[in-house]
Amino acid sequence: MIKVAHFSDLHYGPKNLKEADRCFEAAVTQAILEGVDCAIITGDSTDHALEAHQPVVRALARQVQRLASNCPVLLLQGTFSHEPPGFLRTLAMVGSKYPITVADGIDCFGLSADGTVIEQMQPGERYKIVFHTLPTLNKAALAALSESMDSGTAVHTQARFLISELLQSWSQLNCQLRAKGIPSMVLSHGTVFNSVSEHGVPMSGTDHELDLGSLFASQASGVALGHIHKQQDWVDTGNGHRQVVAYPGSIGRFHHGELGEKHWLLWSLDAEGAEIEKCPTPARRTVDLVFEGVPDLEKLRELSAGLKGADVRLRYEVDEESRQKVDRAAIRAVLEEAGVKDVQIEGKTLIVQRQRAPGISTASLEEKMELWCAATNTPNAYELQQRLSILLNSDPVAIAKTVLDQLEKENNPQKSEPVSNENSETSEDLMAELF
Ligand SMILES: [Mn+2]
Repeated sequence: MIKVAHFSDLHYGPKNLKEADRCFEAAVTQAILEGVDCAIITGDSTDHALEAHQPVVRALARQVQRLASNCPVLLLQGTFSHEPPGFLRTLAMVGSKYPITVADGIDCFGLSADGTVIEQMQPGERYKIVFHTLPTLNKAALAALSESMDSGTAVHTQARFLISELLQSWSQLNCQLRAKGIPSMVLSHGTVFNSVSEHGVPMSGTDHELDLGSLFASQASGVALGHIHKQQDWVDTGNGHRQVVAYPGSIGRFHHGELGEKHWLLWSLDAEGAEIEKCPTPARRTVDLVFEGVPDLEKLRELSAGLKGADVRLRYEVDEESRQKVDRAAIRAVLEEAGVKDVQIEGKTLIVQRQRAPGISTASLEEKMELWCAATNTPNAYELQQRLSILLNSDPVAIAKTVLDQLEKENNPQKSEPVSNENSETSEDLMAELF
């Protein structure tokens, strides 16, 4: 039985240093204690290009060195924007008891029979386990594979086809190895069609290069993958042995809202197939608190009980008018009092949208009111218009007198006949009636 430690997506960078290093250090320690035969890192060891002298490079190198002081290590090239080509070669220069091997192209490697080195496969040599590597490839590497392809076919369809051909081409060797009791693995960095991202989103686009059918068709006992940050795995026994395809996911939690625990994988492989043990890493705990309106500090105090040690992201949405009522310092104080480790406050101001009636600037005052009544669904527009007309055409004293007289008549209806102004068209009519 061969034991392989599988780590992936370490994403070392100044911003992630604490999280990545705490998790990877713990994982390396566990792997050493498990007495693994070798270790693999399936891409994205860094988050972006780093200067060689940066402390974060040193931290990563130190952990890789600890690993390589206990067993041979294989580093697989990940996404170029995260792990610039050539970086792994510098990492492989770190002095250690066992060699650090870099796989940055399509290749075959084997763990030597004495277990001291992972080397490029040599014909006639006997190995404990064989690794087929399919790292992130640049377009030129894909083009070199694609001589037989028709130039009219879409690039992603070509890539998928080529990759499935390549995986298929390894099956014969893997079957032969298995017959001799030697397990094999495919190591790759890419997206399995329909896998799920760390935020729970299914990856079902057409540009995802790996499909489970082709991965199992490689006849490898195990397929160790990198790229997707959420741990997930698939098992198939249809080929007469237990085949496992698995992502360990990222070593730490690098973003808020990432679902599930973080892991490294302990693979156990023999000719009968593969098993994985999911080993959790001490990834940070992140919690999202969401408020509609100004965050209520009492409510926040209640919610923050039990969030000791967690990283909290507080999100709120407020109207423009209430924006000034949000006291960020007080929010921070409440969370810090609860022992929250890191506070991130994200506020969104909702802009009040005012409806503008078309043509309003060219209309007369009466027309404006009509438009306003229509826009605001105000009933009795006709009555309002009459009143507006009175306001525009009569002097204030006359209007006041009319209103007072009317009130008096309403209070003493027997003294005189009530005056109805229902049919009055203008203020003159109304006045004439009254005087
Ligand atoms: Mn990654």
